Amino acid sequence: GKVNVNIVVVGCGIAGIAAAHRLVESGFTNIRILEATGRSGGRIKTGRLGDKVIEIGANWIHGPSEENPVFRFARQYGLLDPEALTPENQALDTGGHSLWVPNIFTSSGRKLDVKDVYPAHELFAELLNESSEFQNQKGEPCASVGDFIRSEVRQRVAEKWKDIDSATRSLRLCMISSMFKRECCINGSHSLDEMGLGAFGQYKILPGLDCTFPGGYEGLITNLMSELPDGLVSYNRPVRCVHWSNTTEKQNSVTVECEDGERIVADHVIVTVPLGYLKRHHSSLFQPPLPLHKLHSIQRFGFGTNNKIFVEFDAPWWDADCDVIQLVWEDEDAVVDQVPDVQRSWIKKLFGFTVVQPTERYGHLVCGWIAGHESEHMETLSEQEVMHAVTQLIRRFTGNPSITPRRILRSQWFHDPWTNGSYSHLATGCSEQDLKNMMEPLPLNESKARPLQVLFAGEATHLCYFSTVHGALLTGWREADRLISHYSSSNPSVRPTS
Ligand code: 6YU
Repeated sequence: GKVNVNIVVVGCGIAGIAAAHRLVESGFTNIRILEATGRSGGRIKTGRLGDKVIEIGANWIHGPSEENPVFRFARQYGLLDPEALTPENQALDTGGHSLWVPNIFTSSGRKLDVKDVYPAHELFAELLNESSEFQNQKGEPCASVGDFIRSEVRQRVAEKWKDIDSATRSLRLCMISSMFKRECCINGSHSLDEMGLGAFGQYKILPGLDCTFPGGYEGLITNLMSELPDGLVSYNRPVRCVHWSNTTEKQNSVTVECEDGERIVADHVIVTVPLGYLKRHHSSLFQPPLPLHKLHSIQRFGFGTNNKIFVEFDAPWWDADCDVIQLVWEDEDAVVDQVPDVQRSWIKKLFGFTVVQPTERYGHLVCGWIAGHESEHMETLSEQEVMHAVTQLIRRFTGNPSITPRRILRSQWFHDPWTNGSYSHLATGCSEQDLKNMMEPLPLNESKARPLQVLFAGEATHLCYFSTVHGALLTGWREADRLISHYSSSNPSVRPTS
């Protein structure tokens, strides 16, 4: 059956594509996606460094197993390496722990014996787990994940490591600072002091050993797009304002006003713009303005920056089996994840590098990770300045003054005008209720106005998989299904496809 309702989707990232895909599958014919940029994929963005395929945005399928729709599509489209498809790989439940082999260097140019600092690694992992356990408890012992881990570290170190010499103890604490910075990257937050403790357990991990797309994450986008009708997406079409109505007065439609002045009349609009964009532009993007509780949730919820700096070398300065290079500053035993002076010492925020694998495919390529305000500052520097800072850093930590990168490439997500950061996190003071408020369609249920005028999808609206591609995809399906079931009650030929 064909359903003649006008639906406009704002944003052609994975959430918008997934929504359109499902609606088309269910017989909806009048769908348009309006995308601000000249490409689809949004934060899924594959680029090139020389002849190598690299990811500027999303990197891994987190939890590639049967329940993960990104994994199922990638498998169906033949986009994965054979190892990623094995049952062993899918069953692997790391509980969020990394199985990566580290190489650890310090600011005095020493390469550490991993077993000397391993207890620091273990302690941090244990405390991170405990941070997820305040979910259903009344009250939190500390204001943030950072406060909690820091205070527990102090207590436990005094007990557990009392017989350890002070130099080793201090080094381990410095190692924990590096783990803090790494965790900032994972969460897309400036500091663990900005991460709420009570809701930290809200994020859920699927089983499966994280895998990458050998031909690039955008292969997923290309394949999904090829199943949509031609011309469905209008590119370079930023939406300026969504005019909706929260009153009962006779009004049958929503009007989407584009930057170029075009006004498109629709029955429903699915908004998938990133939370960073919404935080900045909500007041002009909606007319009338958003209800206050929804606005407050948008303001409270966290959206931070995590950037990558790809660095290519002629020869490796890490071990052949190394997966991750961790940098430990010897003056950071106070357990810190923010630098004292962003302009002068921003590079201290870079926790280290992941080795881009396999070597046969990528050569000697590493990816540096840097989060927070320091990362936002890095974006303002020239590529040459970044290259210089990274070169000095590596020379210092390896004690080898002749190491010279061949070339670099970094992402700049904070200055992307359509994203304004990387991805969302539960900041202090946030709860599951904020996610519920953000996904709630307009007008609100109690209003007698025409229902489901504006629907909300996107990464930051998933209850437990926010900040991921699979989370974003599922929110697109969720909002499509909301419309499908709305119409299937009046039109029996439309059926939800879940
Ligand atoms: C994942 C990963 N990954 C690294 C980096 C980044 C992200 N993610 P989109 O933004 O895609 O689409 C919106 C569109 O709207 C866009 O095209 C805009 O141009 C357009 N638009 C905006 N304004 C508009 C307007 N006015 N008019 C019209 N159009 C407009 N996810 O699964 N694996 O490895 C990573 C990573 C550097 C930046 C990631 C990863 C996040 C995903 O990329 C992201 O969620 C989705 O692509 C978003 O899709 P979307 O459609 O919603 O928006 C406790 C605990 C918690 C721990 N959480 C941590 C989990 C780990 C998260 N990991 C991320 C890590 C990396 C490295």
